[in-house]
Amino acid sequence: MDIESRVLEGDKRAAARLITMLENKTPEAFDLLRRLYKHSGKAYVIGITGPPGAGKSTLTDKLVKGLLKQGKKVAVIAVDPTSPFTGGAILGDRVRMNELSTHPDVFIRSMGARGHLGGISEATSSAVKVLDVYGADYILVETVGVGQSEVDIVKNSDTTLMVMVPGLGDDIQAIKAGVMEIGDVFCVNKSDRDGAKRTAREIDMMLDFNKNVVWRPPVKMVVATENKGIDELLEAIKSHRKFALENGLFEKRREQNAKNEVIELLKERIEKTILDQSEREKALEAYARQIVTRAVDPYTVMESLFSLVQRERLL
Ligand SMILES: Nc1nc2c(ncn2[C@@H]2O[C@H](COP(=O)(O)OP(=O)(O)O)[C@@H](O)[C@H]2O)c(=O)[nH]1
Ligand SMILES: [Mg+2]
Repeated sequence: MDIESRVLEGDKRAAARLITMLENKTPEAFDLLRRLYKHSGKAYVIGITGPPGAGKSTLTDKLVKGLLKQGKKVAVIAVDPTSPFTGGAILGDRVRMNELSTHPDVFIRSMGARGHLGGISEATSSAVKVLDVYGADYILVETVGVGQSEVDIVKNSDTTLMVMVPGLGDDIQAIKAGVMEIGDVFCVNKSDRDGAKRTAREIDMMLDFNKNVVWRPPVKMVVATENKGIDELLEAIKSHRKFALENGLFEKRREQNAKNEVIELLKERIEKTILDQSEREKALEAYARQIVTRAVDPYTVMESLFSLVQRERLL
């Protein structure tokens, strides 16, 4: 049987292979994805982010088990751009997730910094589609909350879970700007530690500042290592899902994400058009030298390259 039909039938190995092909950007892989696309869109994507060491992997493991108990088919994508391992995240994750990965209803994929042409965000986005077609009810995307990856996670998720820990104190102030808008559901993990209630209260207060939101994110206290508060957290995620569906937020977000995706693809296509031909690349390098010496400015160069692309009907 071909890989396309195998993914559609829920074959794990076929799904894994297609994800690898997409990471390597084989043209065949994108033809497959183009054909498979209409079969995607059914899975619910939960993005899980937060600072390194907050317990995201431990929590993900428990959430998977909770969803399995409800008879769901689950896929996990563990994204760690700080991990140097090609296609594999940190050992700790692997050791913990290992027992789950042999479960027939669980698919686990780690993505490190290397091994993806075109960036980790794009690789994640393609993997999500494959796992959707493969038949996962839920796709959990664990991303370390550093730099761009935190913002990127929203591009792929229907519900974003922010994992915090007690005693963030001033840090909350520091990360507040970017992070508070990202989370649909907040949890204070490691609530077995001192100061958990206070941290939860601080997050609550911060969320109260934000008056013109349609959805007010709940803040849940959990202890991932002891499996405490996991069912409640799953309930909170489900409440957000229900609310988003009933209020059109779900569709709106997916439409926004689709728009962003097309723009990203378009940018990539233009870049490729310019750089794929060595003559053009050389021209660009010559321009770059002139920009540095101020013989020309980057805006004019952009315009002339853009009209070149248009003239040649390359777009
Ligand atoms: N005390 C306590 N430790 C936890 C809890 N959850 C995770 N940890 C520990 O925190 C460390 C980092 O966890 P990990 O899941 O790898 O964090 P990640 O980097 O966010 O994925 C590990 O040693 C975990 O055992 C918790 O609820 N309470
Ligand atoms: Mg982790």
